[in-house]
Amino acid sequence: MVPVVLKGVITRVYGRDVFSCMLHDGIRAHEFSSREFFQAGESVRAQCESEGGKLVAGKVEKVPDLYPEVEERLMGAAKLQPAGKFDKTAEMLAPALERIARKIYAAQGLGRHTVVKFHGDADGISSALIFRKFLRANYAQQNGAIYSASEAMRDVERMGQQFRPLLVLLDFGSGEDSAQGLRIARSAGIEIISLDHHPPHQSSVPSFALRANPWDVVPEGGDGSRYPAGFVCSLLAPMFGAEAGGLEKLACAGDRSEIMPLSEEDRKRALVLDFVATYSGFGQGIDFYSEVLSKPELFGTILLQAESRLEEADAQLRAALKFKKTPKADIYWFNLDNISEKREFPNRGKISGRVFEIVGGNRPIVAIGVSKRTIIFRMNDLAVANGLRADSIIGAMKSSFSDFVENGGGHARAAALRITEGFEAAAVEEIIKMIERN
Ligand SMILES: [Mn+2]
Repeated sequence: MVPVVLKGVITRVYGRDVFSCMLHDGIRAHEFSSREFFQAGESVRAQCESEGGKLVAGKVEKVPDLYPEVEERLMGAAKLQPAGKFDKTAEMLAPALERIARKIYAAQGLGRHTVVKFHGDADGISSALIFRKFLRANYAQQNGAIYSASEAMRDVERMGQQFRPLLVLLDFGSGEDSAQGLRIARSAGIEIISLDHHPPHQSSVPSFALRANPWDVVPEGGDGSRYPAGFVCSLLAPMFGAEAGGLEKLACAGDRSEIMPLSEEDRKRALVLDFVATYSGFGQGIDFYSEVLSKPELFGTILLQAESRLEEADAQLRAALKFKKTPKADIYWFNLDNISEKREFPNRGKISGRVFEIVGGNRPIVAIGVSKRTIIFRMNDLAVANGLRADSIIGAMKSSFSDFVENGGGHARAAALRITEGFEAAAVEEIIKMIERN
């Protein structure tokens, strides 16, 4: 019998009476059996003897927390390939992506409990489909752009007891209104990673998460939102030897990004994902989406449905459009309540984005969709290039009209505002004035 001393973090325990324990020392994982029970996450020093190739622990003692050094060692030793290349922004994102990649590499090695939450639209779903190629985790859909306090409480309940829980947020959670939720999750010991292209508010992701966000690297006055979350994920994948395989284009098509050329097929695939996402409940996993994309018959049937719904909505939108020409952009506004139905495809955001297709033209355009208690903004790149930003307008509305503006957020080209019922028309009037004066 050969004595062996193991020192590290217990990552997994199973069995009864005699327990099989996995221990990681930062270099490799070891398995030993023990009569004593330990919790995953505990740091121990185990004196083992090798019996027939198996390690059996005699004396096991708890030692001060070794997790930080074990993780550090694993992160340092991560075998990673270079991040994806595209342009200057991608290049500048590489250091942030590398930190995330090392964290994920170590998490996988240590068997940490990992949950990936993705925004329920084509960009968020593409992001998750890319992640799924290199990260084993639980995937769950997020219907909405906010990581709310109540959701965080549910996550704490579900994940809090697990070994070093890790939460990955794709394409949402960067805004000020997610700060509360992130704070709760973080203080319950859930570690957070964010890949997003919504402007990171100082009180939110930057305070609580490891992040990769184009806003952190674009020059002053630039537009980080142009690079969808799926694109950011496509830069990370090669570090693990995986490939986005065109999913980044699907993300661009879904978020109307013009950073790369897109085919009609990319647009169709994004449309189908958006359609399916509308009918998928909260907590929906990722498998069904990849099934839809890979089964031509299912894909075709859904595409037909989605296209005909979209055509219908387009016709109604055309009839509802109101127009005003201003120095910086052409403004189109319309009542959404007669066009979109709750929880049906196309949703209000999607319809608002259709304005660009419908009115066409290579000019700066602002689309404003009005519905009960909500105003939705969409701007094209030319409007943003002219100095108009949806999130700035929303910020100005929030501070100038706090009596009827309740909430709001978003990014340069897409944002939404929540207002007191009955003040919708007044709010639109003020917004148009604001754009005129800009
Ligand atoms: Mn997005």
